[in-house]
Amino acid sequence: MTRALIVIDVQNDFCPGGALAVTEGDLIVPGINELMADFDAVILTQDWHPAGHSSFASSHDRRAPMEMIEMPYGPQVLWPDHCIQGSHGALFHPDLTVDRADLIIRKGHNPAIDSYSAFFENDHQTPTGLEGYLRTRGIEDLTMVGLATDFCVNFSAVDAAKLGFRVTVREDLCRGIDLNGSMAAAHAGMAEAGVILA
Ligand code: VGL
Ligand code: ZN
Repeated sequence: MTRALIVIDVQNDFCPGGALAVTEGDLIVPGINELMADFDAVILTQDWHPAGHSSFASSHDRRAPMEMIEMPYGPQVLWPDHCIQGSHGALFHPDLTVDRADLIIRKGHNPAIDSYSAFFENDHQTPTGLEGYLRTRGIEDLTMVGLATDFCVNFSAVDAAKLGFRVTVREDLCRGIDLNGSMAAAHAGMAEAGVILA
């Protein structure tokens, strides 16, 4: 079976000192680098928003980061400005081994739709193209690591399981944001979808 490691959003803005810092986000980098040798393919995802993206609180009147709003595709958390295309914050953590990557998939570039998942934008319909890439390479088994456990890792893992991939999330190589119980909800959702939590 062809196995891929999918490294989700290990970018400066999600690490300590970044705009949307995840506690200990940088601590997972050495373990992820080591794990790369065990896989047939390594795929990195990169959150990649245009300035003024609709998921930013700053794009809405009188809204603060971490508030919720209703978007045409459903409820959306408003985030601080982060991972703006071409910015330092959007770059991968400097210690991440990017040379081993076969594919880098960028997401969140549509100004009107956020994209947590590596497979679909938050409308759950617009594909990123990753499914086609994996299927045409005959990859059926995915291991996911990265940031943040409760948002982009969670959405990517659940979508992959629904698409029929065998999915393992290495929780020791993920870190979460934990906004209003989102970690517990993510665990329950991933387990329910058949994701293996290791
Ligand atoms: C993420 C919030 C906004 C993530 C991305 O990578 O989990 N979270 N954009
Ligand atoms: Zn984002």
